[in-house]
Amino acid sequence: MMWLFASLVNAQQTVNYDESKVSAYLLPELLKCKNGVMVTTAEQWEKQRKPELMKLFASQIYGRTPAENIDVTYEVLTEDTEALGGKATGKQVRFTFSNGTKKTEAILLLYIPNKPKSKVPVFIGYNFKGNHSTITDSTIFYSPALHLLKEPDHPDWKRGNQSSRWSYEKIIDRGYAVATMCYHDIYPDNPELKDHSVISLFRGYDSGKTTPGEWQSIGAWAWGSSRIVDFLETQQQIDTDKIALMGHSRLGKAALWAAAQDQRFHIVISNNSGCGGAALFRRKFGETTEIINNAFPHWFCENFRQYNNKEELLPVDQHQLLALIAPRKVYVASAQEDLWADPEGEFLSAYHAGPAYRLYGLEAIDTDKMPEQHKPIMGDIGYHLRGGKHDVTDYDWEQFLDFADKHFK
Ligand code: GTR
Repeated sequence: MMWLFASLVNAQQTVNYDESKVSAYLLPELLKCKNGVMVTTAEQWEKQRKPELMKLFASQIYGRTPAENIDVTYEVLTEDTEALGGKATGKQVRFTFSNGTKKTEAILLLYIPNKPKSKVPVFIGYNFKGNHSTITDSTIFYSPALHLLKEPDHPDWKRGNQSSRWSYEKIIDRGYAVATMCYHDIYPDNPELKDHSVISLFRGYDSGKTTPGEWQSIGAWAWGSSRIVDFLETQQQIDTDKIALMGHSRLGKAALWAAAQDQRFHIVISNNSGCGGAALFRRKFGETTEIINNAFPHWFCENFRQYNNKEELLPVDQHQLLALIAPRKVYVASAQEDLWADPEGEFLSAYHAGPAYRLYGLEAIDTDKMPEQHKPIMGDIGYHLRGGKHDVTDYDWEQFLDFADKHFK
């Protein structure tokens, strides 16, 4: 009910899509510490500035991830050595998250190339509509959380309906494994379903009460990505020194936050992640803090709401989130018609993360002029602008694979 009300308020807000109406803004300085000292070395960055920024992102935007561990067990449900026309071995693995008295479940779908036999790098990414939606194969199970949602009756949720976003064969042919899980299994994406999320398993959880810096769904999705890595570490065929995390849209926001926290992601790709993802808040172009907090009150921590329409008061901006990933590689992808996500703001964020990468002697983006469509930048910070709408396409995957080849092979 409360959510419905918030969405109505949201509909009345005006959205700026006019570049000439973006007011001048001042980004918080990337390398300037709280005590005024300017960072000049990677060591100083890691010891002083990075922890400061991590704390701010946790307390003001995404909420703090509990340090506590809960029990996670894995059960291999199926193993098909002839998956994808014999190119791969497909596995479906049930994850059970438990605190001893309550549990939730998720299913991971993993494809590992049958050739070569040596260890392979891996792409990890959540899907939006269930594992069964990523491929037409009738042996793929429905993801456990889907029964909680009303939407799955809709044709969009049919088997294979999202397969254009999952270029499995292309990924396998290039020598990568790929693992996906439905994000609803970690936190069903509706504020009224928090009791079914992994958050509800953690100590002190109170369904009726959220403290201002407490984690919410983006924090939970980020946490879940790390649990996928835990599992992959048990798989002999996976090269865990070469893990790429890919997230689209809201899941691109979660991917960036996951990689900022967990060093085991060597590449992070945010595709069309927009507000609360790669885009700079201060541009207020397309979706804004107020719009996102009203429409999705369960995504960010409650403290974040104080910046509704007051972006200039945020102690951080999203170039600093990208910078937290250094020296690991980050790739930002935009789509030309996806103005809601502010492609220019996504690009500028990647550009302004550069000074942190340069501390490590890495290749940052050297111009603040956005590249033309379909002219990818493939340094240690990567970027492309695709033609078309908010989506994940074969073109996007081709660039992600090229970026991964460049850094992993
Ligand atoms: C939109 C939301 C965006 C983006 C998108 C998605 O409704 O406003 O921030 O996350 O959903 O995830 O597809």
